[in-house]
Amino acid sequence: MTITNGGVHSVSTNGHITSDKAFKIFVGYDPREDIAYEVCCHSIMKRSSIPVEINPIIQSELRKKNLYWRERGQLESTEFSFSRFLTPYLANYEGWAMFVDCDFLYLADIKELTDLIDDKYAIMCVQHDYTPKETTKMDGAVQTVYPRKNWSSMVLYNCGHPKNKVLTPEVVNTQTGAFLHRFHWLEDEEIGSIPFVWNFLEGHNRVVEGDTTTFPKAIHYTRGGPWFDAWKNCEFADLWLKEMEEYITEKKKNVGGN
Ligand SMILES: [Mn+2]
Repeated sequence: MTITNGGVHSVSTNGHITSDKAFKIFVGYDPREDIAYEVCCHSIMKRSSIPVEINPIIQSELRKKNLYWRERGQLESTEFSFSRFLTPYLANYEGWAMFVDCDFLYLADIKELTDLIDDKYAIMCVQHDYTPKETTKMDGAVQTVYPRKNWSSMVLYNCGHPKNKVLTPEVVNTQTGAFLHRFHWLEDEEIGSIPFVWNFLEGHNRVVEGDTTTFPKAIHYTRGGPWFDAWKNCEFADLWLKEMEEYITEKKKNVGGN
């Protein structure tokens, strides 16, 4: 299910297809939000001026490979609540890779984001400081409030950083939500900051007219996006729906072989 856009591909000695020069992106996949995943990938690929390799993080596949075995907790609103922290492992603890939720819509070139990468950090993310107003999200899943809320929804991982070796499958499967989502394996100064427009929270962050530094580069439909009936009129719904139409049109074209 890997999607690439023209990175340099070769078949490695173990038979896996590798893409040495492509920027690796891991997108959280949830069967209830398949279309969100597809549209998110489409929005990245369409705008990227660099080779990228997108891999979905699919819980059922990780379970088959014995990389994921924890029981699903009641507070997990998606299937990738914990499996996301396998990102450095899945990238072979090499180079930089991004994890992102499937409920994102990219409006800018991912190269602009990779240009912000600084090797002195173990991870980089948007450091939101907020308390959500809603007590439920998406289709009724319980919303929880905790420090560093939403930080883990889009993270650039310096997979080769020695500190991130902590994130073994064993740790990802046994550690608490607090340890993982608050990045307790890192010191504060090892966490780099990215402008909020790369994780623009629909319903929370605001565009200031005339101030381009507030224009979203990636919209995060964190409360639930237009693919859910309850959120079909949310802010920026039009942008997501337009992207979905485009994705569907292109898919039909490709299936038709023209
Ligand atoms: Mn999300």
